[in-house]
Amino acid sequence: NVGIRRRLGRFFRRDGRALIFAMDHGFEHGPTDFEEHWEHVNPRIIIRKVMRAGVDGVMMLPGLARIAGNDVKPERGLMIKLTSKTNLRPKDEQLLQSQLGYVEDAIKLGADAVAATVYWGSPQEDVMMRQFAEIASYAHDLGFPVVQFAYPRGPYINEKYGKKEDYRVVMYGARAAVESGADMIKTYWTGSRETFAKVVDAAAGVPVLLSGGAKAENPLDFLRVVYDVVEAGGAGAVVGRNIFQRENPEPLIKALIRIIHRNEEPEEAAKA
Ligand code: FBP
Repeated sequence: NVGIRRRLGRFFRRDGRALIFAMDHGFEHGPTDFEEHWEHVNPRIIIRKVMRAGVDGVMMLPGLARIAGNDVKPERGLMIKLTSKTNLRPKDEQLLQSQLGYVEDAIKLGADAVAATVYWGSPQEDVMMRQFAEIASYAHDLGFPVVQFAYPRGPYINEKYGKKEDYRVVMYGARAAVESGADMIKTYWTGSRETFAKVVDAAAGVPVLLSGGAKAENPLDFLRVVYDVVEAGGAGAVVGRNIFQRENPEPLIKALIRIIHRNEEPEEAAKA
């Protein structure tokens, strides 16, 4: 499908890799996530900074894109996420993401892709699977790529595997994402290059991007993870807190770009 390929091309450079800025945290975690550097609660301020530093795309919920969508340069990718959940629900009821926007909303906002989360292994997996299928079927008909945040989590996973980042669980989620029609996958770090390579293999050619995770106090630790992701065949990273929880995220973004697009070693990239 030409439309899907062209639109994916706004995120991925010729090397097939991308660095995407994530900013759905005000909804998913709450505004406290911005307290480390409060100015960034204003999406227009942080998005202008990340654009200047050179990220390839931005991911937001529809309402935030109404405020800051224009700050995303037209040649960069805009990904509109159509599902979420708040952190205000009791923890064991947070295993469901609900739909809060529609493919049409994303198109009106000038999106290049839509995204939705599936918590594989959740007791509510069925609801998210159907939600994803509906979004994907409609978006694909219109030539829009669909990104799946394939996040395995749930009580059985904890019981059987001990943690949601176990590679057997992560690669299962990635495979389920592919088989349910995802054009791009965002998932957890499995802890090593070797295990992440298996996740990439399980995704059978669909690009797999790292989901950033909590801010690393030492930026070099995060750069090392992203280096291993790309060495494992990963297609880059979708990063939120590691960027907006720093007053000046520019050096980190520039280092990430050098690693993702120029294969620079993390120590080298950090110095530049
Ligand atoms: P981070 O780089 O800050 O981890 O952002 C990625 C992301 O998936 C966000 O899109 C989302 O809001 C958050 O992490 C969800 O994290 P979790 O479900 O682990 O609380």
